[in-house]
Amino acid sequence: MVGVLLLLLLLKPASVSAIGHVCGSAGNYTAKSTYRSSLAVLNATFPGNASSSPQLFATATAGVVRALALCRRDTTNLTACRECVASSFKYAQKMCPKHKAATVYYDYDEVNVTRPGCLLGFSGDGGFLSPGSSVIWNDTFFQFFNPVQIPGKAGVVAAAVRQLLRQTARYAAGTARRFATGSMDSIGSAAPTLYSLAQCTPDLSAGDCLACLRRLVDTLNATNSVRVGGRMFVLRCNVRLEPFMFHNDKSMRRIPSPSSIAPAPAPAPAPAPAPDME
Ligand SMILES: *[C@@H]1O[C@H](CO)[C@@H](O)[C@H](O)[C@H]1NC(C)=O
Ligand SMILES: *[C@@H]1O[C@H](CO)[C@@H](O)[C@H](O)[C@H]1NC(C)=O
Ligand SMILES: *[C@@H]1O[C@H](CO)[C@@H](O)[C@H](O)[C@H]1NC(C)=O
Ligand SMILES: *[C@@H]1O[C@H](CO)[C@@H](O)[C@H](O)[C@H]1NC(C)=O
Ligand SMILES: *[C@@H]1O[C@H](CO)[C@@H](O)[C@H](O)[C@H]1NC(C)=O
Ligand SMILES: *[C@@H]1O[C@H](CO)[C@@H](O)[C@H](O)[C@H]1NC(C)=O
Ligand SMILES: CC(=O)N[C@H]1CO[C@H](CO)[C@@H](O)[C@@H]1O
Repeated sequence: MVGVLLLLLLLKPASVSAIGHVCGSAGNYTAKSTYRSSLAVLNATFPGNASSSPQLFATATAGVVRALALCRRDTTNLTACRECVASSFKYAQKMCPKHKAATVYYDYDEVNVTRPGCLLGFSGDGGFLSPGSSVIWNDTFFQFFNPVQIPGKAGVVAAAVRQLLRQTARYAAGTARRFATGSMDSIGSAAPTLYSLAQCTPDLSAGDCLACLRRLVDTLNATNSVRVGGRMFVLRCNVRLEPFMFHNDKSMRRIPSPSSIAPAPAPAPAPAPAPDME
């Protein structure tokens, strides 16, 4: 069984780090193995590769181990990107000791972001990073939701949240950087403005990115689609929703809520047949 755990560090209300990890189910390596030494090589050199890439994205192979890392695209602090990936290796080794495959998702709740989030995955032969392997959902899926509900009519709120995330996903898939942010207000009299983010690893085609994001959004059910914050990840794509600005993206798009769009005017009634002349 895939181990899923969330560590929530409550530092202060405005600054909460969430770290998710998923230990792979592909088995363990042994202490003296080349797997271990390959992983050590990646641990030493790979964090700098993601942060020095213009896309903030890197893949690498050492021996039989493949790794992938992505820092969030609104990241401006490259040192923080490198440190995030290095911390992810450390975290993977702590939480998934000896596992041949692991995924770590680092994200930060900060209104004025100075540290980026990042993600790291590594796997061996036949694992989720092997050439030709499709996105193996089960081995990297992770989700976390704020327990607080968005006030308002559940059906209206859920429709708005889905619309916001679907539209953000479309925008993300349609950009070369495979990253987009959005906001939605006017969801209801009591609901806050919601902010969204969607991103894929930039090696995905637009179509694969959209399919990956859609699949994530489609996992929302009646319960978690009305939560005031949430994150859903697989290795290749992720979405996030918060009631506050949590990113530095200058290209955030305003997305109209379904209820703010005036219903199309009813079709004009067919002209009444002219009364018979006497
Ligand atoms: C791998 O190692 C971990 C930690 O030592 C252990 O909990 C787990 O059961 C092992 N898994 C396998 C498949 O041996
Ligand atoms: C990984 O690299 C970090 C430095 O970024 C180091 O502290 C740690 O010991 C390394 N871990 C392994 C298993 O090599
Ligand atoms: C990181 O990038 C450098 C320079 O491109 C390269 O030589 C090195 O092999 C890369 N490291 C890994 C682990 O791929
Ligand atoms: C960039 O990130 C590093 C590491 O987290 C931090 O020490 C530094 O202060 C940051 N720089 C800026 C300009 O925020
Ligand atoms: C992945 O999980 C789904 C159910 O969540 C299951 O039907 C499917 O067989 C699993 N696939 C693999 C490759 O384990
Ligand atoms: C929604 O999904 C969550 C976990 O993904 C589950 O705990 C919850 O029971 C589901 N709720 C409904 C109404 O299906
Ligand atoms: C909550 C908070 O500290 N917001 C600040 C973020 O940074 C902008 C611009 O520097 C300020 O205007 C906000 O007040």
